[in-house]
Amino acid sequence: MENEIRDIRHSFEEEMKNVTDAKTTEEMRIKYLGRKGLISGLMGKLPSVNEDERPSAGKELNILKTYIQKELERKKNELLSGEAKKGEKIDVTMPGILPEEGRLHPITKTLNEINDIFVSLGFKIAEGPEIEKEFYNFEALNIPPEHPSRDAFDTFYIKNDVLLRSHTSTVQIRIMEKTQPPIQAIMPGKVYRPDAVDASHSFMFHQVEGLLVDKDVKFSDLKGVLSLFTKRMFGEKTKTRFRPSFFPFTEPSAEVDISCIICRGKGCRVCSHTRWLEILGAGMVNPRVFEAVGYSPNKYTGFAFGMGVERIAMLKYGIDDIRLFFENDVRFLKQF
Ligand code: 2U9
Repeated sequence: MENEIRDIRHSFEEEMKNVTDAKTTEEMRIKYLGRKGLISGLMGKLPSVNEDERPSAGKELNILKTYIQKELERKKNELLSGEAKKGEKIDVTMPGILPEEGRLHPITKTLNEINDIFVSLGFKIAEGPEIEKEFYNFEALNIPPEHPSRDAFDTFYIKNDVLLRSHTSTVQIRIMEKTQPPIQAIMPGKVYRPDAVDASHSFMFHQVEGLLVDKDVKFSDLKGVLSLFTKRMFGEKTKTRFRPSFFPFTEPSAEVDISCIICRGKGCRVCSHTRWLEILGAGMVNPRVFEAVGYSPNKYTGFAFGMGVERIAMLKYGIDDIRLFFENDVRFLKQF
């Protein structure tokens, strides 16, 4: 039996040298591994082998069978990859396939533009957590519990005392807690409010807030910084107007308008024929906020402002529905 096994292995190896196509490989499989093949034939002879030699003959036969299986498989793969290569023709004159170029989201672009303007004026960029404690979102900003002014900022609670921030003012408080004046920083980031979604409202949007605290900071400093910002952002001809308003965290407070960038002061649908567009809120930091963070209101004054990035982007790019920013429709995003 041992001799027969050796002979079969030898003849298999010799024949394999001449196998160059899939058809002959299959014929080899049938000849050696088929039901009536050479290996099966020897298997059938095993019972007649003398008992002492039978175990080692069976083992050798199995080794040969596995070897033949693997060699045939290897040959099949070798032929397949060879044929694939033979069929492959590269036309070097064909134009290449241009990859789709990625781009920044219009909100990211607008945010970068706003940040660059304030950085050029000496403001540092500060960031903080989106999940906040009530103290940082409300009490430190002079918005006490049960006070009606909480309604405007009422937000998503994760559990008692833990919520999604409704403005980035929380970051200002955190900075003032840790640092002494002078402070000159802007805080860009996502904020959350339980607003019903429509063309101009979203439960999540982006804000940039700013804070400048030092000795002798005046309302005229605020006017200067914001007038310069609106000119850089919307063009040198842009006029800025301050209207009295109320915010719990600033006193006095103002709403800031720019001359309509669509009609340039003639009156149109976008400015509702008022010739002005509201773009941000601002004011002098309320002394109560300074007290909450341990600053002396007698020693320091400061100004603060806040703007919604989506609103700025909508005005700048002429977009009439805030939902477009969040739908991820590439036909919209490709335009920026
Ligand atoms: C501190 C003190 C004062 C930030 C301010 C506004 C006015 C304001 C709105 C603009 C559009 C929010 O995104 S919006 O809805 N913001 O009108 N924000 S003053 O005042 C601060 C902030 C932090 C410590």
